[in-house]
Amino acid sequence: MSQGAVADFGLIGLAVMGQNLILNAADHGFTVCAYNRTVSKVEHFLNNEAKGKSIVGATSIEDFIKKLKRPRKIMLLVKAGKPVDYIINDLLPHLEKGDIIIDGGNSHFPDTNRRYEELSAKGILFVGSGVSGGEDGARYGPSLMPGGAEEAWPHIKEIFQSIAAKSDGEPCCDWVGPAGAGHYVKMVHNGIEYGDMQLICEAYDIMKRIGRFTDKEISEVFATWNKGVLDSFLIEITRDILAYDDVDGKPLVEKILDTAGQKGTGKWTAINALDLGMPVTLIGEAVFARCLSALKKERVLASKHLTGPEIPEDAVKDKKQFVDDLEQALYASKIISYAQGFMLIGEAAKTYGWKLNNPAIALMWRGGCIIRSVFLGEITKAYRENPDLENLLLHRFFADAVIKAQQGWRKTVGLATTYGVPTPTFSTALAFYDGYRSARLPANLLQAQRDYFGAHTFRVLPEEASETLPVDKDIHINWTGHGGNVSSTTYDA
Ligand code: 2AM
Repeated sequence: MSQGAVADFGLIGLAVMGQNLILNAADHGFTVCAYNRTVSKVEHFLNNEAKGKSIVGATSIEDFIKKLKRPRKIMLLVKAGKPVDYIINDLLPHLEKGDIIIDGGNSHFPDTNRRYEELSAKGILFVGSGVSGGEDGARYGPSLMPGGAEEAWPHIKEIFQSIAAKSDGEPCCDWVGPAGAGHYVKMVHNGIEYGDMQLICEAYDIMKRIGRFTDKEISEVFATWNKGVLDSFLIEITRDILAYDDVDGKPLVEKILDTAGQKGTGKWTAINALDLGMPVTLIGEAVFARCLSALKKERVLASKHLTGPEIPEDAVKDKKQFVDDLEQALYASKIISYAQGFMLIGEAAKTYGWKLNNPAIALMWRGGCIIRSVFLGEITKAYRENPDLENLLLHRFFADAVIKAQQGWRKTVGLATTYGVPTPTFSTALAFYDGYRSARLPANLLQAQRDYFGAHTFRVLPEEASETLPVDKDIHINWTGHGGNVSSTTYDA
């Protein structure tokens, strides 16, 4: 291993994702240098999967640096958190101004913001890139969401766009925005993924418990849905999961313990939504649904004490209509979820001062990643028509779709409520829809309550303004006729 600077690209971290991305890049004609903390893994990789390909290995950081063409392009695919900082610190003494470090791990965007600042000060171009698509995606075309130092983009664009998934011939990778924007968008992607998965689970539960469908029948429904507006990776794998039998001929999925795990990216999205004051209710409910599922012991106990309605065998009279309604509920809820996701991204752009590329974000999610779907093609189209679209729900295509779907959606939520089958995401999507389309909400009463007990003040509707209730003024009323007459000074709206 004594070549000079031969490699176009360096990658540190030879776990599955790292190995697959290297193989993918080599298949596209790039020479890649591989390195890993446990160096024996480099040797093993070179002698096996990487054999015969344009891949070289490094035995140390110094060796790794020597083998990279300048400006050096170094991608890290190591465990998120401290390991990323350790490696950056190991690399720094060997790097020159203009070298590029790309963190392709699942880093939390505030960490990426911090690293971007620290490295910018040292003249190193730092890129935080979302990578989605799992092992298969990494190998044959992931969705890549790079953000950070934009000067790095011309140097990595070719390699990123050639290894990325393609959708209608276009790469599912483009520049997202500054600082931690790439990892931010990946975080929202994961939140949306939580939502999509929970929606599908609710549809399955309704078919199973109210429709009394077998898993095979449910699989067939998903197969049909996968040919229509819901055509997507997650619907496709659900179809296959439900058709998969264990060795005894029974559906394997029914033997799986019903407590969901999570690695935290959905939770990050929900927390960020609360921080930014954005009603991203569907992702929030999807995260909470996982939390509730984890309370298995308590649920089993409660199931013996807390009764609900009986579900009669003939609860569903017209199976075709039932399935059609459910499809509409799923479609409409999904539109709400994506509208909420883009609302969050829009608010983040404002709050953090990022200029984000909405059509590119939709295109990046169109292929390669877990939420890839035909539906994202429509979102890409909508944002290309109008990149500053206020809200997806205000775009004609999605507005029409939701309006058309709402009858089936309302019937589905009604049915589930009547028979006691929990639908947190279907229901919250509908509640959001009804709230969003309400010119008047009961927050007037809420403001009155706040003013009553805390002198928090309120504003008056312009058309109701009068001498005693002036417009554009914070007003406090002495609701009880006794007590103080001062407004709260602690409240800062
Ligand atoms: P390893 O093979 O030496 O454990 C996924 O865990 C990847 O992150 C692996 O390539 C792993 O290297 C790497 N990794 C985990 N912790 C690390 C650390 N503290 N420093 C460097 N690499 C680390």
